[in-house]
Amino acid sequence: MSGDDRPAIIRALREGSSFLVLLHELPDGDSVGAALAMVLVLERMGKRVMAVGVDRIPRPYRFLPRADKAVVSGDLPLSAGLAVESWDTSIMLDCADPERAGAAWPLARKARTLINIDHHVTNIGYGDLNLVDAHASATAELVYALARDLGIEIDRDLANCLFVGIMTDTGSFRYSNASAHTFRIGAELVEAGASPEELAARIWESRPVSSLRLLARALTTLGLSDDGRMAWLTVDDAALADAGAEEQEVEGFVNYPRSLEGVEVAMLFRPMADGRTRVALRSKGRADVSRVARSLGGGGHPRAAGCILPPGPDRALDRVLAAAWREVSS
Ligand SMILES: [Mn+2]
Repeated sequence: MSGDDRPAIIRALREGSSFLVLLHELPDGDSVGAALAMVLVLERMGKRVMAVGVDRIPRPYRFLPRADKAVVSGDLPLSAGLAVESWDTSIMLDCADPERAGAAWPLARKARTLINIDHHVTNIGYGDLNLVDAHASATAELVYALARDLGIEIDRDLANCLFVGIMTDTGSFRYSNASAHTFRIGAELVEAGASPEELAARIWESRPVSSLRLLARALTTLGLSDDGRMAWLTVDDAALADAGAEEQEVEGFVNYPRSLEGVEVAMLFRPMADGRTRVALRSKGRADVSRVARSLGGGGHPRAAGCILPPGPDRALDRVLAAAWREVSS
């Protein structure tokens, strides 16, 4: 589903006075980059604006401008001047469905106008105004286009946020979603002051040692289907505790099974304390993992998707492998 209420969104951004900008749960580089870029754009327009999410911004992204001002929704003193009625517009970014914002979603919903800006093919257009473009490499690419339409000059701060969103969602401009258009935007952002070398070093090469300890442990769980077309890792709570790692350090691990020759679908299983299992899916071939995720109650992109499985009689692993197998053999 797609929707393009761009003119109405431009009008709403110009006419609104206070804005709530939403990150999704366990925010990735695109969620953070797009949200902080939106904050900078709105500030430049003289608006009151606050970024909010259920989780803290992960450490690798905290150097970005305004990252220190983002609020964790659980910390919001709703009775102390931050009453939800005081925000006239809320902007959901990079959330295929409202639940992606977790407990911050009710906050967003109470604003007079809800704007939904996203690039997931599974987005159902839940906003009052929707800008959903599955051809965009990243939500940050859509924020870039809005900034342009609004006549906002792209300075270094804004360029850094937007570049991080695009760089992380395209695997450093490598994945199938990195189009010629994406590279053109990348070039403009570099001209505006974004440094690919510095941003890559900060995000990909500033890991805490716990992250490599966790990876070492995760790699011992490698599973491979008999035909070698599906591979997966599992990261459980014990692995996290033993490595002294935080949840966010699991991000990107699914790329290791994906990197194997012959693998078409890679998966990462993250059993959670409440019995549910979070699953990340990546495709390297023709397989459309957004279909696999959707059949299991999740969503995403053809090459990168995810779902959360409720506890059930069958192992999460078996259910997901069966669904993934249907996709690779179709
Ligand atoms: Mn994204």
